[in-house]
Amino acid sequence: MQVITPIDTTIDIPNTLAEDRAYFTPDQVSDAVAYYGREGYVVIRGLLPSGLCDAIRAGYNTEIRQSCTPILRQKNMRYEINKFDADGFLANPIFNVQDLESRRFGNFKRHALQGVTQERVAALTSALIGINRTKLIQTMFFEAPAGTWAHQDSYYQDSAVALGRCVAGWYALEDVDARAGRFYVCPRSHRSISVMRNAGEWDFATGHDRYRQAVLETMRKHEMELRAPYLAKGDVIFWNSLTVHGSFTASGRGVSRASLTAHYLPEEDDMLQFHTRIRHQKMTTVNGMPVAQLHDQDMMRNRLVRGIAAHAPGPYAVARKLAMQAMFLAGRFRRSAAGVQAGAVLPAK
Ligand SMILES: O=C(O)CCC(=O)C(=O)O
Ligand SMILES: [Fe+2]
Repeated sequence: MQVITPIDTTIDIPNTLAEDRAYFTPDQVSDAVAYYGREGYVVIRGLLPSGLCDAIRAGYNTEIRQSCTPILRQKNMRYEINKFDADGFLANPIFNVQDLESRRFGNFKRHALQGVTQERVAALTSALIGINRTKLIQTMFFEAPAGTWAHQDSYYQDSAVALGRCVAGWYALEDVDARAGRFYVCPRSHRSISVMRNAGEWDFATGHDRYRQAVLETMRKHEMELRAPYLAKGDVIFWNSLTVHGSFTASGRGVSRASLTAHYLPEEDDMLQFHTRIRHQKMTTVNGMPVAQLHDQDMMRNRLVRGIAAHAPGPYAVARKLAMQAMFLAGRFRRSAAGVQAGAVLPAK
């Protein structure tokens, strides 16, 4: 099927398994690792059992869909109630499933976390990074097409040890139709361009829109290829934190892309947020994998913050923005005091 890309080119994307590359099965680990190293992404077919995909979606349908509880959202980092698109699919993706309140959303949370922490995932993510053990640092749940802007995950979070030591997975919970705003990657972009730094005119607090434009310009300049693999229910695409990726806008009606994404770091690495600060996170363990929480809704204190944020979204957003600007300003002062160039936080791999 033909799709218009964010850089206004037209590409053909596969809409069946037969139309796509074969990629790898969960036991072809060394071939998958070699492909990932070369291409900056890899697809593993059938990594999630179909029954588990169904259980996650059933948990969403019974616990989340009808709920009026504000939940933290991926697009704007605000606590919002559910929003649905014209076809009734969740339009504001959930940020950090591991932070959801167990009392209300326990089945969805348990099944989703089971999927992204299962033993085969732990083994694969470690092998892809080339270390012994990974931890889960971030998750998201999508249903409606999102049209996510092109980016490198590193801009938002990465390893404080070295950029590029973070791997993420997009877990298809259904056979994803080509019209449903397919997830895409730019193969080899983890090596072909340098890291686009979250600093100076591109900093998150004041220059996020400029950053988004700059990524598109870079894609055009380097004539990057865009690849949107066919993902059947249970298939997973893994990519590197330096690989440029995003998702297309919908090109049809009545189609969804139920999915989870999960981001992993080597267990011993601190998380570097916005190329600017080390963000310590509260850790819990699921299936033997360490899982980081940021806004654990099982804690009364965080539910109070949620209450304030949801009922006074304006002042909360302003306070958050000011705090963010102060953080980047402080970073700038620290660097100029140390005589370091803007953005030169850590050497890239
Ligand atoms: O699926 C999407 O729209 C974007 C997901 C993404 O960029 C991520 O999880 O890092
Ligand atoms: Fe991303």
